[in-house]
Amino acid sequence: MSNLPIYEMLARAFAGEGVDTLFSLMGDGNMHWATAMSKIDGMRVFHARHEHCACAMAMGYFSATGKVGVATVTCGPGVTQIMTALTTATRGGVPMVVFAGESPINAKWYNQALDQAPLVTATGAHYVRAHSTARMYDAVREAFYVARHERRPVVLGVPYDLQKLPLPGPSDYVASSFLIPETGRTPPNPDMLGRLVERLAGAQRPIIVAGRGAVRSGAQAAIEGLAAASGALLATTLPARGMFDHNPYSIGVAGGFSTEIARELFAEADLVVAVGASLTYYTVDGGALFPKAFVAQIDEQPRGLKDGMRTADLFVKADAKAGAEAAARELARSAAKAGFRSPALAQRIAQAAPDTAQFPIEPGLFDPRHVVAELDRVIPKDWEMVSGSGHSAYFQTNMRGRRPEQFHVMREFGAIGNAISIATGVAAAKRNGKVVLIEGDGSLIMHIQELETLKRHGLRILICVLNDGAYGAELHKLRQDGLDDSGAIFGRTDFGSIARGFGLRGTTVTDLAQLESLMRDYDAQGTAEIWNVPISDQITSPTMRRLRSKGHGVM
Ligand SMILES: Cc1ncc(C[n+]2csc(CCOP(=O)(O)OP(=O)(O)O)c2C)c(N)n1
Ligand SMILES: [Mg+2]
Repeated sequence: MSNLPIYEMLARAFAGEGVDTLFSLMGDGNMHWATAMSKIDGMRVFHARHEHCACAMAMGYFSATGKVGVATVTCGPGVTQIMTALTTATRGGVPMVVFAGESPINAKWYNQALDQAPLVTATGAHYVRAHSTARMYDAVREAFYVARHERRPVVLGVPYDLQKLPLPGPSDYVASSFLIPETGRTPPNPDMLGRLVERLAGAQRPIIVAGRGAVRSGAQAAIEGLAAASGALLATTLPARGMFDHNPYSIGVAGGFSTEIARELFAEADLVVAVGASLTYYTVDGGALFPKAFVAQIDEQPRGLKDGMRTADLFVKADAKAGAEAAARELARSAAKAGFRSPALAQRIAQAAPDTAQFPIEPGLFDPRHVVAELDRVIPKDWEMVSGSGHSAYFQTNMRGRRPEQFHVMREFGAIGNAISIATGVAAAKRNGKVVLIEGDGSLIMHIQELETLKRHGLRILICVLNDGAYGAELHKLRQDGLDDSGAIFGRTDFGSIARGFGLRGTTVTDLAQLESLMRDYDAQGTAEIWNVPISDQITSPTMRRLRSKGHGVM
């Protein structure tokens, strides 16, 4: 029997899991534990202003470090606040543990009482009820085990009267990492590999699409080798964007955000090989991107059915790197072929103009395409880049030469408002100020209170607001459908003043030539900063323009 209360021992168990950073919002259900956490050597605790944001910060921390993100919320209303974050984490495969209080198990009445588990499990997250004082450590271990092994969020619910009891039983904690099976990289099945290699050898116009699984597996060089051996072009999913920017045969992002030339080349493809990419609805643009291609998938967990569609015609169950290397080795036995590649095509790709559609722009407002091009020029390539989910998020995918490991985006649930918190989590991990958030005005204002968190903890991020004074995504769709757009327009918020109100720096950009000196100022000073960039609401992204021709508004 330990003399220490359970909350204290639970804090030690979290430290035993390797946790060094916690994102918190306190209440009765978690404040004893959170305070014990803050006393642990080397533990950094960040106090967010909304529970959703505490969780989204933990998700950003995961994105920047690969470590399980950890957040804490109180019972009842603390838990109801985090439904969007949990669903987003589930869809994005984010390992996260949320320490949640539960109302006192022995109370006859408690105003915040709520059956938390069904709410949490409805989001796809796992719920661990820690109701046995004797098995508290098992509960923590299970939470981290599931988060790590299944790459999903877990909520650990601990009634707060139990937290104050002494921990019965032995007090040595065994971390979940000791229990996770070490299996090494999965090699491909030889028969399935043979079939893939046959396809690659015979294809005239192959394209390889790499996804997040390829990033995780470190498969970039292996995939480039396989593409060279088979004469394939290279593309990525949105989260893996930037992986092949240096390669003359890279055609960028596959899917709704594909460029014109990528779209044209995909339409000609006779073979598409997805490596560590789950082939979502977005990646295949609803099935319209490569209608003529035979599709093969190399994946640790191949899925035949995804987002209501058949994913591929051939599956090779393998780690991305191991699979790509094995295929390249086999392919090397046959004669090299040009496939899709030619110097003329490389030149066309290099010279392909970005979207040049013309729009009338009001005086004093910028074209977001020009803004993003200028940001790409002044922001160093080694910065972490965080992206939102509104209409204007399309434009920043045109930024080049930035590593996918440094691109942080969680769009899988399609929720806006997360990005300031994700950027805060990234900044908490990096601690060097080299984090840029490019965000829409509507999304930023949804959780603008987190500027206070940035200020209080001295976290530095550069926030560039593409400010069209509207919910652009809705505005463009309403206009395309010939409806009144006024409900989507709220006017251009003065984010510079708001930033200054929180004790941060902020300015409205009046000339894009200012960005270079603003960048020098940001580097020289010590707080987070907002660049408020007023953009025109007339510029419709190519993705949005295509929706019209498809005749539906599902983004
Ligand atoms: C939580 C949530 N609420 C509402 C929406 C619907 N929605 C999608 S995009 C968008 C507009 C976002 O506006 P802004 O951040 O200014 O970006 P813009 O589209 O103007 O570039 C809205 C309201 C959503 N996706 N998620
Ligand atoms: Mg907007």
